[in-house]
Amino acid sequence: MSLVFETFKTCAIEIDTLLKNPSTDYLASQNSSGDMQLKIDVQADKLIEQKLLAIESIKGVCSEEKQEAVYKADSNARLLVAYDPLDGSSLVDSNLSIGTIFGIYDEVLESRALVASGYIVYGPRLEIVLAHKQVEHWRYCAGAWHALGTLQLKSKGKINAPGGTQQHWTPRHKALIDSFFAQGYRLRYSGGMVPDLHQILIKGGGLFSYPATQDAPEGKLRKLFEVFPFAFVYECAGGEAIDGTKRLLELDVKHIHDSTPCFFGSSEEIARVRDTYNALENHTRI
Ligand code: AFP
Repeated sequence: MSLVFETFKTCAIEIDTLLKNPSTDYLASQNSSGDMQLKIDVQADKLIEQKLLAIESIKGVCSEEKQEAVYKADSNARLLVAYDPLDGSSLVDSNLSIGTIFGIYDEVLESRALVASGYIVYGPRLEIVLAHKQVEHWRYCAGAWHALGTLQLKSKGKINAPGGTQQHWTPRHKALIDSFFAQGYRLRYSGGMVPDLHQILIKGGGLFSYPATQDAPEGKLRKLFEVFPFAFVYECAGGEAIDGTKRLLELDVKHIHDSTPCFFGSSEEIARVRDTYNALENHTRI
């Protein structure tokens, strides 16, 4: 486990360097040999895959960038790592913070098999958050990683980060989101899951939501690469993570790219979400 965490710390430094390299401006163009240059998210994907597969305890990896998982041919190892190499990469042009998200699974890619998770934040600072029993916060500075302590959510916060196209929200979801604003919650939404959820953790509480909508009945965010890893982080930090009614870390996975509606937050915000969604007739989400 700790070797996987250390590997992501190394990946963080290398991907951060890639992001700051001016050549990334031209990634969609052809290089001097006439080949298409690698897009940065593909570069990040390859970098992470190569480093993870070199670890003996890893049996396979599964990336948001690929259709199928990649398994080692003859390995008795148990660990599987599912990751989103560059989540929020559409924000790179705007120079907003983006991230890498990963979950470490024991033998099978299922919510109940998740044993640790974490994420990297590429922002004005390079940081990594690692969850395994507790949630460790690290910052890279002057050539070394420095432990900043552990992250813990309070029972209630002040931030409301509502995802999805409002035009397609259900009236009940809109009423739920508005009810938080009516109580003084502040809107904080960048469109990057990593910085948006990281901000709530750093400030100690709040709500991030990405609901089922008419145009996306199963939400947008992917279970294995995005939702389960963050659900694990939030639960380890004393918060909660649900799909509206059920705990995210009890959901089944039928396909590696399955998505789900999701709500992450401190206990009081999540209690209100659960009450609202439980009240929906026949548990219809749309
Ligand atoms: P991109 O990787 O395409 O930028 O999407 C980012 C993301 O998957 C996640 O990081 C955000 O929370 C979510 O999408 C934002 O989606 P909306 O723009 O629909 O709110």
